[in-house]
Amino acid sequence: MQLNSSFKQSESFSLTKEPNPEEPEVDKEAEVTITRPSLPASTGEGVGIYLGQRNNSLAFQKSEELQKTLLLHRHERQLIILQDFPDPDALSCAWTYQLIAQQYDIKCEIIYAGTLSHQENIALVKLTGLPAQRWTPQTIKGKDLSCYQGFILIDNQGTTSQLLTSVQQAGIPLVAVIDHHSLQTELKADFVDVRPYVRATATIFTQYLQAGLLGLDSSISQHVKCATALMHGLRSDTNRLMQAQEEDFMAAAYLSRFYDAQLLNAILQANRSKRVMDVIERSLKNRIVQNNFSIAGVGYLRYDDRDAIPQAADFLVTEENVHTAVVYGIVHDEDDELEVVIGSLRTTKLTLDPDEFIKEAFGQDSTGRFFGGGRTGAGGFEIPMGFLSGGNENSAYARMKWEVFDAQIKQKLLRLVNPKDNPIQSE
Ligand SMILES: [Mn+2]
Repeated sequence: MQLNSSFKQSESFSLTKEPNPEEPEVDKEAEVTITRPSLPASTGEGVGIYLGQRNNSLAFQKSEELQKTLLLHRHERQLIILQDFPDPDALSCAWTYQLIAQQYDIKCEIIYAGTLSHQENIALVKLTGLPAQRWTPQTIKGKDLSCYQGFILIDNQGTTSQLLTSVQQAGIPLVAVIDHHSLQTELKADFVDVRPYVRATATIFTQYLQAGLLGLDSSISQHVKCATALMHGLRSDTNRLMQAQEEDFMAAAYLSRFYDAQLLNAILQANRSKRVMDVIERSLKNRIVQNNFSIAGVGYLRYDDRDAIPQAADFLVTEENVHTAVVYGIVHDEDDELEVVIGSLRTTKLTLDPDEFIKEAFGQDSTGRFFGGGRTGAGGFEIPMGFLSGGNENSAYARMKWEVFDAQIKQKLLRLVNPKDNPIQSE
C-alpha cells in the first residue's frame, strides 16, 4: 500500500506553512459524559518537550498498528458507535475514521442513539454534510445487522451508548477503540488506542493523518470540511485550546493548513433556541449557591433540548465567587415515554476532579456502573428513571416526581459541598 511509505516522513510533524489567520471565538462546550481523563500535568519545559517527543513516536506506532488492522479488515462493513449525545470531538473523529477506512474498501456507518442537541453540533453536521445517522434502540432492533463484520468505538468506550447491547447481541466483534477517556474496562478489540492524557480524540486522529493514514488535500472539499470538523472537536474539548497541551497544539497547527476558518466561524455562530434560553433562565432562577458551588435543578425538558443543561452550567460557573456549577433536569422523550435525569458539572477549580466528584456524589447502579464521570473541568451524569417514567399528564404527579428527584440530587451534592451542614436546607 502506498500509505506505508508516508510513515517515514517526519515532515508531517513540522510547522504549518500556510496558516489560516482567523481564530473565531465563542465556543460552548458540548456535553461529555462518563469516564475520566486523568491528567498528566507537565511541569517545566524540559519535561513537556520530552513528553511531546515520546508521544509522537507512540502516535506513529499506533498509526502503523491501525493501518495493519484496517488491512486485515479490508472490504468489510463496519458500524462506528458514538455516545448517545455525540459531541464535535466524537463526530469529527468518526468521520475521519470513515474517510481513512474507505481507502481499504471498508464501508462505515456512523450511528448514535440519542440526538444532536447542541446548536453547534446541529450546525456542524448540516454545514459540513457530516454523515452521522440517528439509530434509536428501536431502529436498531429492526435492522439486519448481519451485514456488518465489525464495530468501532470512538471518543467513548461503549458505556455511554444505548446501542452497544444490540450490537453485541448480534455477535458483531469490536474491531477498534480510539478514545481519550480513561480505560473503563478491559476491552477486547483488534486495535486499542486509549490515551487519557490527550485532551481530545481529534488530536489522536490528526496524528493518524499526519502519519499518513490519509493524505489531506486542500482541493478536496470533503477533506477541508473534515479538517474543519476536527479543528472544532479539538477546540471544543480543550475549552478553546485553553486546556490544550503540546500535542493538541501540534495537531491544531497541522489542521490549520487545511481547515476553513469561515466555515468554523459559521458553526460557532449558531444561535441558541428560545427553549434553550428558557432553560438557562430557569437555572438562574432556581440556583442555590453554597461554598462556591452553584446548584440548579431546571425541571422537565424535551429530549431535543438536552444540551441546554451543559450550556446552563457553562453560564452559571461564570458568576462571581462560584467555581463549580451543577445543573440537572428530567429529560423526556415523548415518543417512548422515556425519562432520565441528566446533569452537567462545570468547574474552574483546578483541584476539583469532576470525575471523582460525580462518582462520589452519585455512586453506582445495581450493575456496578457509575451514573457519570468527567474529564478536566467538566462532567456529566445520567440517572434512568425506569418505572417512574411517564405519567406526566397528571401534573400533580409530575410535580411530585420532580420534587423528589430534585431533593435527592441536592442532598447528594450538598453532602460533598458542605459536609457539616444539614444537607436539605438551601440558602
Ligand atoms: Mn472527547
